[in-house]
Amino acid sequence: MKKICVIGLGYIGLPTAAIFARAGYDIVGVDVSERVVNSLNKGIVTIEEAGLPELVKEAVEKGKLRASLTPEEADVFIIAVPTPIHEDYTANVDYVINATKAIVPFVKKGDVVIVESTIPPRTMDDVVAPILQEAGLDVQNDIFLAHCPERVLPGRILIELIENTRIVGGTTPVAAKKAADVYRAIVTGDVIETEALTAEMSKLMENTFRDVNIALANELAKISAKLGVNAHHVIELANKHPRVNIHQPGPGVGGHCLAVDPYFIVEKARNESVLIKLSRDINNSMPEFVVEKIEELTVQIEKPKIAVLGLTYKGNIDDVRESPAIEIYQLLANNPRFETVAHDPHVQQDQVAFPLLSLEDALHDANVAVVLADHNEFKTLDSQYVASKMKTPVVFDTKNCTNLDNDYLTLYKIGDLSGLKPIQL
Ligand code: SAJ
Repeated sequence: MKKICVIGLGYIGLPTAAIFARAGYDIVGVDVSERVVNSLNKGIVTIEEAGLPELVKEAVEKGKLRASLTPEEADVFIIAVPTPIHEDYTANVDYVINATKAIVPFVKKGDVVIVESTIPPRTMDDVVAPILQEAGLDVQNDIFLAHCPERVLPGRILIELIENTRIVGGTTPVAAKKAADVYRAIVTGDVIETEALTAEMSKLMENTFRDVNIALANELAKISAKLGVNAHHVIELANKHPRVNIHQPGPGVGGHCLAVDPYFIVEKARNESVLIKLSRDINNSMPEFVVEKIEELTVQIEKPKIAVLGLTYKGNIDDVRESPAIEIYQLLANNPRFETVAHDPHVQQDQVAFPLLSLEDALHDANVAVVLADHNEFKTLDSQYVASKMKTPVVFDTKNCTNLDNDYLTLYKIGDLSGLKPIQL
């Protein structure tokens, strides 16, 4: 197996392509975006991810990695395209369908076809396999079809692509083995063979586990505000138990994984997915909870200025997709009672439809600064500096990440809101 065709050059496809290229494979990466294809062929990466620019540049310069708008013949095809969600919370697998159709003319007997995109249970058997089958490719005998869900954490992609255990679900046992062998060339973690449906469900349950756990933490934050206890302290102490690991409360759950994948299970077993759906609802309620607290804080101020610090869905990345911080910004900006401004050192102006300010301009004369992403830049904010810029120095840290102190300003944390008092002018 020498040549791999990777369909989709996003957060997963591009690093995967680059790592296989480094391992000596000839890689053609395919994307529908001309901008992505042209940049990659110049060795330029359009995504913020640690170590990726250097790795891609080297692979392109060595001639091991190139990009194209159309697929080509190869020994292995890896589909890593997005699976977004429709407005009714059902999965949109159109990109997977289109990618599968696009490779059909190039797949030949003996090839391995792998879907890495996160998909609802039974998609391999009910959607992907029939497309290949109808095109005359016998998925039981001629080609080796498998689902190998990506499991890497943005910010640690290049490490986790190599070290994490991979689950490879074949549509036949031989397909699982053939596809697993592809990953064994680059992965130092275990590569476990199973059937496609089990691989689909295990991927979805990983993210669902985390989403449900965060919902528990968010519920605890609300309960703590009512009962007058510090949720951060409660979690820290509870987690001293060897079998307890409560996650962290925050302004909501974002990104294209945790906030989306649980719905793929709900879609297929609605009546049975009670806890999973409720957890989604709890996490979706957090932006409003944050805005309510800002309203309580500023109830006595005529036109309070709110400085939103951080817009990405989590810290130290540039991704604003499904970001609760964007939702919070919009809830505030749509309310004429507030003057709302935003600052994020990781986001470019063309990523958002409203102005981005410098930290200094955002804090200037603000009544409340609300921290919505745990960027390193916010962890090292200086209390005296922040207080000196603001009109009323009040910081609401929804990520429990700042190291500000109460000598110079009033600091509220998402899990410790029982002492919240309206700001007095
Ligand atoms: N969050 C909390 N509290 C926490 C942890 C996270 O509120 O204790 C929030 C984050 O701020 C963010 C959201 O959850 O808004 C999701 O962030 P994340 O860091 O948990 O995960 P993702 O979406 O960046 O990546 C996840 C990972 N899945 C798991 O850890 C089980 C990653 O390994 C997957 O590959 C990825 O989803 C994916 O693509 O499915």
